[in-house]
Formats: sequence, structure tokens, C-alpha cells
Amino acid sequence: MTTTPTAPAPLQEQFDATIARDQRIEPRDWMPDGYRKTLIRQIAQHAHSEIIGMQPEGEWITRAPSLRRKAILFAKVQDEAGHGLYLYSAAETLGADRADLTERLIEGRQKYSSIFNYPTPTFADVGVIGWFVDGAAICNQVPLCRSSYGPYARAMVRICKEESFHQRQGYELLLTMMRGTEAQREMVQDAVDRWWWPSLMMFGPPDGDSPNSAASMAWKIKRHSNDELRQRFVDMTVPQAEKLGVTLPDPDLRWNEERGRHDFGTPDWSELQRVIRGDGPCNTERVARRRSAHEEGAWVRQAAAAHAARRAARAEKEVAA
Ligand code: BYC
Repeated sequence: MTTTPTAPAPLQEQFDATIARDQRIEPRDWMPDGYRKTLIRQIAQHAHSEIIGMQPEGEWITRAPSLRRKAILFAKVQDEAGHGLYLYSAAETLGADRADLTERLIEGRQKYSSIFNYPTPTFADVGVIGWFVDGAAICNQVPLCRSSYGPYARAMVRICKEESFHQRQGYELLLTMMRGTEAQREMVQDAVDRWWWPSLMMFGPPDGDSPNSAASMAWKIKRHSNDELRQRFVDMTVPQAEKLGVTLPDPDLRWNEERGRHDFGTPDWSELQRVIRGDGPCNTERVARRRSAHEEGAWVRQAAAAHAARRAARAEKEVAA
């Protein structure tokens, strides 16, 4: 582990030893600036992804085909708001300010996951998001439950339990559609074709082009590389696709006996870069919607702050009396 020239040596040694022992760093502990910055960057991006991620599926709440599907979708989207909340709270333990993070998001100064910049034209998209996107999230996030920063790791435990439930609801929705009409089966296949490659891109650029991985892995924030987790996702998803009766849109996808894993094609990395830069199919509308929700919610935040101040003043008076 590198020691920054300005780091107080005993504190740096203590930090390094805690990481080496696989123990947790807590908010009260000294930590290198780079570690704090990396965590704020990743946790904030993750929180923004949960909140922006409410939009593509949320569009189907009013149009869900039955009351049961509407109730399920409502609950899922609400869970995502909760995930955002845990994650912003974890970022706040590092000294970040939630209002500032939101400003950075709506001004385009902070990123969120590329996957949420794709449209959801049919109800099958809701199922495929649950199956692929929540499935990818599980592959990526289960190892984050062992991340070295305590508040992040603990937030991930609860999030992963919910993601796992979300993935199953998506798969169950698709199983139901596949048992339906020919038109429904076609709708599922079309959604699979559109979401497969963007889902592989969720794991980030290939390891050779991932500038943050080396430090994040040395600090045990990330436990596996982007490519390792992408491979896990492919291996997990192929048998599920077979059971469902859909084809994954990759002519190079095949089992490699020697590696004991699947070989698969190369995603279009220029597309990932474009989407990250803000030039995906829905970037503009996603950020505009987030901005207007933030602006329209100003009075709620003001009212909540005034209420909290009044309660605090009352509690203080009671203590003094
Ligand atoms: N999209 O050096 P790299 C969910 C950026 S929400 C956009 O490999 P790192 C859900 C990356 O930030 C799940 N940007 O970075 C919600 C970096 O840029 P900066 C969201 C991406 O951090 C609702 C640059 O590219 N999950 O599950 O080591 C409904 C170079 O990359 C992307 C998380 O946030 C991308 N796909 O690794 C349903 C998981 N990929 O910051 C479901 C937590 C890369 O240097 N995050 N970039 O300017 C992580 O695990 C890691 O941050 C990543 C990237 C694996 C994503």
C-alpha cells in the first residue's frame, strides 16, 4: 500500500494493518484522502444510480397490466429509493453532503450507471431489468458486502437481500410472459436483445482500461475486477436463459470446457463511453426529470427541516424545564 507523503506515518500504518487484517475502516478512523475520495465517488455514483434507476421502470407503474403487477412494481421502485437513501447516508459518514451530491448529479458533474439511459418501450422491459440489471447488480454488489468501509458494506447487505428478491420478480414476470401468447414471447426476446449488451457494460470498462481498479482493489473497496464479475454474470445467466427459452444475442457465446466458463463476445466499448459521456438514448430526459423532481420537492425539504427544528426546540425546552 502506498503512503502519501503528507500522511502521518503511525496512522497510515494502522490503516494499512486494518486493511491487511481484513477488518473494517469506520467513520471515526483515520483514512488516506484517496481512500475517502474513491469511496465518496463510488458510493455517490451508486446512490445516484438507484435514484435515476427508479425512472425506467417507474414509467410502467400507471400502465402495469394488472393490480398485482402494479403493486409489485410500486414496491420495487420504492425499494430503490430506499437503497439510494442508505447509500447517501453512507456517503455522509465520509463528510459528503447529500444536497451537494444531488447538485453534482443534476449538473452532470457526477456519474450514474450507464444502464439507466436506455428506454423501456414494453412491459417485458420491466421483467428484463429485474432479471439482467438486478442480476448484474447482485454479482457486483454481493462482494461489496465485504468492502473495507463499514457503513458501505453494511448498507450493501440489506440492499443485496432486496436485489435478490427483485431479480426473482423479474424472472417470474418473464416466465409468465413466455407461457403466454406468441406476441408476448416475441416481446420478451426483443427486450432480451436490447438489454443484454448494456447489462454487460454495467460492470465497467475492461480491466485494462479501468483506471480506478488497482487502487480500489488494494484498498479492498472492490473485491473483484470488472471482467471477473462480468464473467460471473454471463455464467450465471446462460442457464437461466435456456430455462426461460430465450436466445442471448451473442453468436460467440459458448461453453469453454477447458476454462470451465463461457466464452462470449466483446461489448461495444465505444457505446459505453458515449453513454457515460451523456450521449445515450435517454441521458437528457433522465437528468431533466431528476432535476425537476428535485426542484419540485424543495418545499417538502423546507417543511421537513422546519418541522425538525421545531421539534428540536421543543425537546430542548422540555430538558431545560
Ligand atoms: N456506468 O475505473 P473504472 C442498481 C465509470 S444500481 C457509468 O472501472 P470503478 C439498480 C467509472 O465511474 C447499481 N459509469 O471505475 C437500480 C469511472 O469514472 P470516474 C449501480 C461507469 O469505479 C435501480 C470510469 O468509468 N451499481 O443496481 O473502479 C434499478 C472508469 O471505470 C460505468 C453500482 O454503482 C457504468 N456502467 O468501477 C435496478 C455498483 N462503469 O468515476 C437496479 C458500485 C464505469 O473515474 N460501483 N464507469 O469519473 C462499482 O462497483 C464500480 O464503481 C464500477 C466501476 C464497477 C461500476
